[in-house]
Amino acid sequence: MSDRPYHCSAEVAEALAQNLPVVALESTIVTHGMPWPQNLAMAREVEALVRADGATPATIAVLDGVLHIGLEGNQLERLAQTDDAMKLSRADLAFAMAEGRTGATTVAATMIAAHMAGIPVFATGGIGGVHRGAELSFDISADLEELARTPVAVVCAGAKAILDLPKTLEVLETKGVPVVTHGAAALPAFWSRDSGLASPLRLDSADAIARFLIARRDTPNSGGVLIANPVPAADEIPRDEMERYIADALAAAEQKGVTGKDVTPYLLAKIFDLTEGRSLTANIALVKNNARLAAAIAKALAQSA
Ligand code: PSU
Ligand code: MN
Repeated sequence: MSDRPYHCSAEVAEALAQNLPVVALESTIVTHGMPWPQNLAMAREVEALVRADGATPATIAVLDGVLHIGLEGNQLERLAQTDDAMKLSRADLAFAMAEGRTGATTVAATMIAAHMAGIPVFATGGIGGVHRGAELSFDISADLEELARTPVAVVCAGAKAILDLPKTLEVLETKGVPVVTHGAAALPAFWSRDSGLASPLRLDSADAIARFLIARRDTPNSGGVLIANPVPAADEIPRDEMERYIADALAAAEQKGVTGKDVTPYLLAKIFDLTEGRSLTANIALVKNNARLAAAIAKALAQSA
Protein backbone atom coordinates (compact mmCIF):
# COMPACT_ATOMS: atom_id res chain seq x y z
CA MET A 1 0.00 0.00 0.00
CA SER A 2 1.13 3.51 -0.67
CA ASP A 3 0.06 6.57 1.25
CA ARG A 4 -0.24 8.54 -1.94
CA PRO A 5 -3.77 9.46 -2.99
CA TYR A 6 -3.31 7.91 -6.43
CA HIS A 7 -2.23 4.71 -8.14
CA CYS A 8 0.46 4.62 -10.83
CA SER A 9 0.49 1.88 -13.46
CA ALA A 10 3.59 -0.32 -13.30
CA GLU A 11 4.95 1.29 -16.46
CA VAL A 12 4.49 4.85 -15.16
CA ALA A 13 5.88 4.04 -11.71
CA GLU A 14 8.99 2.56 -13.29
CA ALA A 15 9.51 5.52 -15.65
CA LEU A 16 9.07 8.06 -12.85
CA ALA A 17 11.45 6.17 -10.55
CA GLN A 18 14.11 6.28 -13.25
CA ASN A 19 13.46 9.89 -14.30
CA LEU A 20 12.49 8.77 -17.78
CA PRO A 21 10.21 10.99 -19.90
CA VAL A 22 6.48 10.64 -19.17
CA VAL A 23 3.57 12.34 -20.96
CA ALA A 24 0.28 12.80 -19.10
CA LEU A 25 -2.92 12.34 -21.14
CA GLU A 26 -6.45 13.37 -20.21
CA SER A 27 -9.54 11.19 -20.41
CA THR A 28 -12.50 13.55 -20.85
CA ILE A 29 -11.56 13.64 -24.51
CA VAL A 30 -12.21 9.86 -24.48
CA THR A 31 -15.52 9.82 -22.58
CA HIS A 32 -17.06 13.17 -23.55
CA GLY A 33 -15.09 14.41 -26.57
CA MET A 34 -15.37 11.58 -29.09
CA PRO A 35 -17.87 8.82 -29.88
CA TRP A 36 -17.28 5.11 -29.31
CA PRO A 37 -15.39 3.28 -30.80
CA GLN A 38 -13.19 6.01 -32.34
CA ASN A 39 -12.49 7.27 -28.81
CA LEU A 40 -10.76 4.03 -27.81
CA ALA A 41 -8.87 3.75 -31.10
CA MET A 42 -7.63 7.33 -30.69
CA ALA A 43 -6.56 6.80 -27.08
CA ARG A 44 -4.65 3.65 -27.98
CA GLU A 45 -2.96 5.25 -30.98
CA VAL A 46 -1.90 8.23 -28.91
CA GLU A 47 -0.39 5.98 -26.23
CA ALA A 48 1.42 3.98 -28.94
CA LEU A 49 2.85 7.14 -30.52
CA VAL A 50 4.18 8.39 -27.19
CA ARG A 51 5.88 5.01 -26.62
CA ALA A 52 7.27 4.92 -30.17
CA ASP A 53 8.82 8.33 -29.53
CA GLY A 54 10.58 7.08 -26.40
CA ALA A 55 8.31 8.36 -23.62
CA THR A 56 5.78 6.67 -21.32
CA PRO A 57 2.09 7.58 -21.65
CA ALA A 58 0.16 8.24 -18.43
CA THR A 59 -3.55 8.42 -19.16
CA ILE A 60 -5.32 9.80 -16.10
CA ALA A 61 -8.82 8.90 -14.85
CA VAL A 62 -10.74 8.01 -11.68
CA LEU A 63 -11.97 4.39 -11.71
CA ASP A 64 -14.26 3.32 -8.86
CA GLY A 65 -12.86 6.11 -6.72
CA VAL A 66 -9.18 5.44 -7.42
CA LEU A 67 -7.17 8.14 -9.19
CA HIS A 68 -5.14 6.26 -11.78
CA ILE A 69 -2.00 7.71 -13.35
CA GLY A 70 -1.52 5.38 -16.30
CA LEU A 71 -4.16 2.82 -17.24
CA GLU A 72 -3.36 -0.84 -17.78
CA GLY A 73 -5.07 -4.06 -18.84
CA ASN A 74 -8.61 -3.31 -20.00
CA GLN A 75 -9.00 -0.09 -17.97
CA LEU A 76 -8.83 2.21 -20.98
CA GLU A 77 -11.35 0.12 -22.88
CA ARG A 78 -13.71 0.03 -19.90
CA LEU A 79 -13.53 3.78 -19.47
CA ALA A 80 -14.10 4.39 -23.19
CA GLN A 81 -17.30 2.32 -22.96
CA THR A 82 -18.65 3.94 -19.78
CA ASP A 83 -21.42 6.26 -20.93
CA ASP A 84 -22.18 7.68 -17.51
CA ALA A 85 -18.61 8.58 -16.52
CA MET A 86 -18.44 11.87 -14.62
CA LYS A 87 -16.60 14.79 -16.20
CA LEU A 88 -14.14 15.74 -13.47
CA SER A 89 -12.62 19.17 -13.15
CA ARG A 90 -10.96 20.75 -10.07
CA ALA A 91 -14.35 21.06 -8.39
CA ASP A 92 -15.29 17.36 -8.58
CA LEU A 93 -12.05 15.34 -8.62
CA ALA A 94 -11.96 14.68 -4.86
CA PHE A 95 -15.73 14.07 -4.79
CA ALA A 96 -15.43 11.21 -7.28
CA MET A 97 -12.56 9.73 -5.23
CA ALA A 98 -14.48 9.97 -1.94
CA GLU A 99 -17.66 8.50 -3.41
CA GLY A 100 -16.08 5.61 -5.32
CA ARG A 101 -17.22 7.00 -8.66
CA THR A 102 -15.79 6.62 -12.14
CA GLY A 103 -14.93 9.77 -14.03
CA ALA A 104 -12.72 11.23 -16.70
CA THR A 105 -10.39 14.11 -15.98
CA THR A 106 -10.53 17.41 -17.88
CA VAL A 107 -7.45 19.49 -18.59
CA ALA A 108 -7.73 21.09 -15.12
CA ALA A 109 -8.05 17.80 -13.19
CA THR A 110 -5.41 16.09 -15.32
CA MET A 111 -2.97 18.93 -14.52
CA ILE A 112 -3.64 18.47 -10.79
CA ALA A 113 -3.02 14.72 -11.00
CA ALA A 114 0.05 15.05 -13.24
CA HIS A 115 1.58 17.57 -10.85
CA MET A 116 0.90 15.33 -7.84
CA ALA A 117 2.74 12.50 -9.58
CA GLY A 118 5.63 14.71 -10.73
CA ILE A 119 4.82 14.71 -14.48
CA PRO A 120 5.56 18.14 -16.00
CA VAL A 121 4.24 17.60 -19.56
CA PHE A 122 0.70 16.84 -20.66
CA ALA A 123 -0.83 16.44 -24.14
CA THR A 124 -4.46 16.96 -25.11
CA GLY A 125 -6.61 18.22 -27.98
CA GLY A 126 -7.95 21.59 -26.90
CA ILE A 127 -8.33 23.43 -23.61
CA GLY A 128 -11.50 24.94 -22.23
CA GLY A 129 -11.69 28.73 -22.20
CA VAL A 130 -14.00 31.71 -22.14
CA HIS A 131 -17.30 30.85 -23.81
CA ARG A 132 -18.97 33.21 -26.24
CA GLY A 133 -21.47 35.27 -24.29
CA ALA A 134 -19.49 34.80 -21.05
CA GLU A 135 -20.25 38.42 -20.16
CA LEU A 136 -23.78 37.16 -19.46
CA SER A 137 -23.29 33.46 -18.62
CA PHE A 138 -19.99 33.77 -16.68
CA ASP A 139 -19.03 30.47 -18.36
CA ILE A 140 -15.23 30.36 -18.14
CA SER A 141 -13.53 26.97 -17.99
CA ALA A 142 -11.70 26.01 -14.80
CA ASP A 143 -8.84 25.03 -17.16
CA LEU A 144 -7.73 28.67 -17.27
CA GLU A 145 -7.45 29.04 -13.48
CA GLU A 146 -5.60 25.72 -13.33
CA LEU A 147 -3.10 26.89 -15.93
CA ALA A 148 -2.53 29.93 -13.73
CA ARG A 149 -1.72 27.92 -10.62
CA THR A 150 -0.36 24.45 -11.48
CA PRO A 151 3.14 24.07 -12.99
CA VAL A 152 2.42 21.68 -15.85
CA ALA A 153 2.95 22.39 -19.56
CA VAL A 154 -0.18 21.63 -21.58
CA VAL A 155 0.35 20.85 -25.26
CA CYS A 156 -2.86 21.51 -27.20
CA ALA A 157 -3.99 22.67 -30.66
CA GLY A 158 -5.24 25.97 -29.27
CA ALA A 159 -8.65 26.61 -27.84
CA LYS A 160 -11.66 25.47 -29.79
CA ALA A 161 -13.19 28.13 -31.98
CA ILE A 162 -16.56 27.44 -30.27
CA LEU A 163 -15.10 29.68 -27.56
CA ASP A 164 -14.42 33.40 -27.54
CA LEU A 165 -10.74 33.24 -28.43
CA PRO A 166 -9.81 36.92 -27.91
CA LYS A 167 -11.34 36.82 -24.41
CA THR A 168 -9.62 33.50 -23.69
CA LEU A 169 -6.26 35.05 -24.58
CA GLU A 170 -7.00 38.09 -22.42
CA VAL A 171 -7.81 35.93 -19.38
CA LEU A 172 -4.65 33.84 -19.90
CA GLU A 173 -2.61 37.05 -20.04
CA THR A 174 -4.28 38.43 -16.91
CA LYS A 175 -3.53 35.21 -15.05
CA GLY A 176 0.09 35.23 -16.18
CA VAL A 177 -0.07 32.10 -18.34
CA PRO A 178 2.50 32.07 -21.16
CA VAL A 179 0.95 31.05 -24.50
CA VAL A 180 3.63 29.69 -26.83
CA THR A 181 2.81 28.58 -30.37
CA HIS A 182 5.05 25.91 -31.83
CA GLY A 183 6.39 26.82 -35.26
CA ALA A 184 3.92 29.55 -36.22
CA ALA A 185 3.16 33.21 -35.58
CA ALA A 186 -0.62 32.77 -35.45
CA LEU A 187 -2.45 31.16 -32.56
CA PRO A 188 -4.12 27.98 -33.86
CA ALA A 189 -7.85 27.38 -33.31
CA PHE A 190 -8.11 23.60 -32.84
CA TRP A 191 -9.61 22.41 -36.16
CA SER A 192 -7.97 25.36 -37.99
CA ARG A 193 -4.29 26.31 -38.13
CA ASP A 194 -4.93 30.03 -37.86
CA SER A 195 -7.31 31.71 -35.44
CA GLY A 196 -6.68 35.13 -36.96
CA LEU A 197 -5.01 36.12 -33.66
CA ALA A 198 -1.28 36.56 -33.15
CA SER A 199 0.29 34.15 -30.67
CA PRO A 200 1.77 36.02 -27.70
CA LEU A 201 4.95 33.89 -27.89
CA ARG A 202 6.51 31.56 -30.44
CA LEU A 203 9.14 28.82 -30.23
CA ASP A 204 10.18 26.52 -33.05
CA SER A 205 11.53 23.34 -31.44
CA ALA A 206 10.93 20.96 -28.54
CA ASP A 207 14.40 21.82 -27.21
CA ALA A 208 13.61 25.54 -27.13
CA ILE A 209 10.29 24.81 -25.38
CA ALA A 210 12.07 22.64 -22.79
CA ARG A 211 14.60 25.43 -22.12
CA PHE A 212 11.74 27.85 -21.59
CA LEU A 213 9.94 25.45 -19.23
CA ILE A 214 13.09 25.07 -17.13
CA ALA A 215 13.54 28.86 -16.91
CA ARG A 216 9.90 29.26 -16.00
CA ARG A 217 10.05 26.50 -13.38
CA ASP A 218 12.94 28.29 -11.73
CA THR A 219 10.98 31.53 -11.28
CA PRO A 220 8.90 31.88 -8.11
CA ASN A 221 5.21 30.87 -8.10
CA SER A 222 5.28 29.78 -11.69
CA GLY A 223 2.06 28.21 -12.86
CA GLY A 224 1.38 26.31 -16.05
CA VAL A 225 2.37 27.00 -19.64
CA LEU A 226 0.15 26.61 -22.68
CA ILE A 227 1.88 25.22 -25.76
CA ALA A 228 -0.24 25.62 -28.90
CA ASN A 229 0.60 23.24 -31.74
CA PRO A 230 -1.23 23.82 -35.04
CA VAL A 231 -3.19 20.88 -36.51
CA PRO A 232 -1.33 19.32 -39.49
CA ALA A 233 -2.26 21.16 -42.73
CA ALA A 234 -3.62 18.00 -44.38
CA ASP A 235 -6.23 17.57 -41.64
CA GLU A 236 -7.35 21.12 -40.95
CA ILE A 237 -10.80 22.58 -41.58
CA PRO A 238 -10.25 26.25 -42.49
CA ARG A 239 -11.58 28.92 -40.15
CA ASP A 240 -14.20 30.41 -42.48
CA GLU A 241 -15.78 27.05 -43.07
CA MET A 242 -15.65 26.10 -39.38
CA GLU A 243 -17.29 29.36 -38.39
CA ARG A 244 -20.53 28.37 -40.17
CA TYR A 245 -20.77 25.03 -38.35
CA ILE A 246 -19.97 26.69 -35.03
CA ALA A 247 -22.73 29.27 -35.50
CA ASP A 248 -25.24 26.48 -36.18
CA ALA A 249 -24.05 24.42 -33.20
CA LEU A 250 -24.21 27.40 -30.84
CA ALA A 251 -27.74 28.20 -32.02
CA ALA A 252 -28.79 24.60 -31.39
CA ALA A 253 -27.27 24.64 -27.87
CA GLU A 254 -29.06 27.87 -27.06
CA GLN A 255 -32.37 26.54 -28.36
CA LYS A 256 -32.00 23.39 -26.24
CA GLY A 257 -30.97 25.38 -23.17
CA VAL A 258 -27.69 23.46 -22.68
CA THR A 259 -25.64 24.95 -19.82
CA GLY A 260 -22.70 24.30 -17.49
CA LYS A 261 -20.36 21.39 -18.10
CA ASP A 262 -22.66 19.95 -20.78
CA VAL A 263 -21.94 22.82 -23.16
CA THR A 264 -18.56 21.65 -24.52
CA PRO A 265 -19.57 17.99 -25.11
CA TYR A 266 -22.86 19.10 -26.71
CA LEU A 267 -21.15 21.47 -29.15
CA LEU A 268 -18.49 18.89 -30.07
CA ALA A 269 -21.14 16.25 -30.85
CA LYS A 270 -23.21 18.73 -32.85
CA ILE A 271 -20.19 19.84 -34.89
CA PHE A 272 -19.34 16.19 -35.54
CA ASP A 273 -22.80 15.79 -37.12
CA LEU A 274 -22.65 19.06 -39.04
CA THR A 275 -19.23 18.27 -40.55
CA GLU A 276 -20.22 14.65 -41.23
CA GLY A 277 -17.36 13.41 -39.13
CA ARG A 278 -14.62 15.62 -40.57
CA SER A 279 -14.26 17.41 -37.25
CA LEU A 280 -13.43 14.07 -35.65
CA THR A 281 -10.77 13.24 -38.26
CA ALA A 282 -9.14 16.61 -37.60
CA ASN A 283 -9.50 16.13 -33.84
CA ILE A 284 -7.75 12.74 -33.90
CA ALA A 285 -4.94 14.06 -36.12
CA LEU A 286 -4.26 17.03 -33.86
CA VAL A 287 -4.22 14.97 -30.67
CA LYS A 288 -1.65 12.63 -32.20
CA ASN A 289 0.40 15.59 -33.36
CA ASN A 290 0.30 17.04 -29.84
CA ALA A 291 1.29 13.74 -28.24
CA ARG A 292 4.40 13.61 -30.41
CA LEU A 293 5.44 17.16 -29.55
CA ALA A 294 4.79 16.48 -25.85
CA ALA A 295 6.95 13.33 -26.02
CA ALA A 296 9.78 15.34 -27.60
CA ILE A 297 9.49 18.03 -24.91
CA ALA A 298 9.41 15.41 -22.12
CA LYS A 299 12.53 13.81 -23.56
CA ALA A 300 14.36 17.15 -23.79
CA LEU A 301 13.38 17.90 -20.17
CA ALA A 302 14.51 14.47 -18.95
CA GLN A 303 17.88 14.90 -20.70
CA SER A 304 18.53 18.20 -19.00
CA ALA A 305 17.54 16.91 -15.53
N1 PSU B 1 -11.57 19.59 -26.26
C1 PSU B 1 -12.02 18.53 -26.98
N2 PSU B 1 -12.70 17.57 -26.36
C2 PSU B 1 -12.92 17.61 -25.03
C3 PSU B 1 -12.45 18.72 -24.26
C4 PSU B 1 -11.77 19.67 -24.92
O1 PSU B 1 -11.83 18.47 -28.18
O2 PSU B 1 -13.56 16.69 -24.52
C5 PSU B 1 -12.64 18.72 -22.77
C6 PSU B 1 -11.29 18.87 -22.07
O3 PSU B 1 -11.22 17.87 -21.08
C7 PSU B 1 -11.37 20.25 -21.44
C8 PSU B 1 -12.85 20.33 -21.16
O4 PSU B 1 -10.57 20.36 -20.28
O5 PSU B 1 -13.44 19.80 -22.33
C9 PSU B 1 -13.32 21.74 -20.88
O6 PSU B 1 -14.63 21.68 -20.40
P1 PSU B 1 -15.26 22.94 -19.64
O7 PSU B 1 -15.34 24.01 -20.71
O8 PSU B 1 -16.59 22.48 -19.15
O9 PSU B 1 -14.29 23.32 -18.55
MN1 MN C 1 -18.03 25.80 -18.42
